[in-house]
Amino acid sequence: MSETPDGSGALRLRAGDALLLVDLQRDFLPGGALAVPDGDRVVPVLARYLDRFASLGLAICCTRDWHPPDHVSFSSRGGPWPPHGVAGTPGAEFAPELQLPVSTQIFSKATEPEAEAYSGFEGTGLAASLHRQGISRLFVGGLATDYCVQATVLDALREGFEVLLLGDAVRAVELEPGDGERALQLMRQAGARIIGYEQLAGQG
Ligand code: VGL
Ligand code: ZN
Repeated sequence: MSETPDGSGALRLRAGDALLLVDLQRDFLPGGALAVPDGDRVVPVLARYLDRFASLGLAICCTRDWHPPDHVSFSSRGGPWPPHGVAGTPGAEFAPELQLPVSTQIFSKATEPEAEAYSGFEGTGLAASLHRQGISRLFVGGLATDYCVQATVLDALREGFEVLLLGDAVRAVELEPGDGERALQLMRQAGARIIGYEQLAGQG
C-alpha cells in the first residue's frame, strides 16, 4: 500500500504533525544517574528529525522528568530507581547536544512527591495542548522505550492520536532482557507504527 500519490510509500510530513521527544535528559545518558544503555545513540538521529520538523514549521514538544528531591520512585523511599531527574539539577537538563529550537514546548512530569508518572500525558496538560494546536499525528522518540516512551505512546493512542514511533531513536533500560522488544510489540499491538528516518519523504 502506498501512502503518497507518487507511489513511493514514503511518509510525507504535513500540518498536524508534531515531534514528541521523551525525557532526553542528562541523567538518562551515559554517565547519568539512571543511564539508559546506548541512550546517547539516539541524540544524532533525533537531531535529523528535529531539523526536518523545524524546517517545516511543525511543532516540537519535549517531556521531562521533573522530580522533587524526595520523589516516591527513588530508592531512598523504597522505589525502584536511584535519584534522577530532580527538578533544576544538571541531571535534569536536556541533552546538551540537542539543538532545541526556542519554540520547543516543554512538559514536566512526575513533579509530585507521592506520585509516579511515566507518561508525558499524566498531569501535564499535553493532550489538551496538542488538540488545541490541531495536532493529530505524533512522531515519538527518546528514552526509555520500556518505561516513559511506552507509557507516553499508549496514552497518546488512547487520546486518539496517530502514533509513529521512531524505532531508530529510542533505547530501553532493560532491567529484564527483552523488555525493550516487548515494549515495541505492545506499542505496535496498540496501534503504533514503527518507522525510521529513511521512510520520511524528501520534502526539499
Ligand atoms: C524513566 C525510569 C524512571 C524514563 C523515568 O524516562 O523512561 N524511567 N523515570
Ligand atoms: Zn523518573
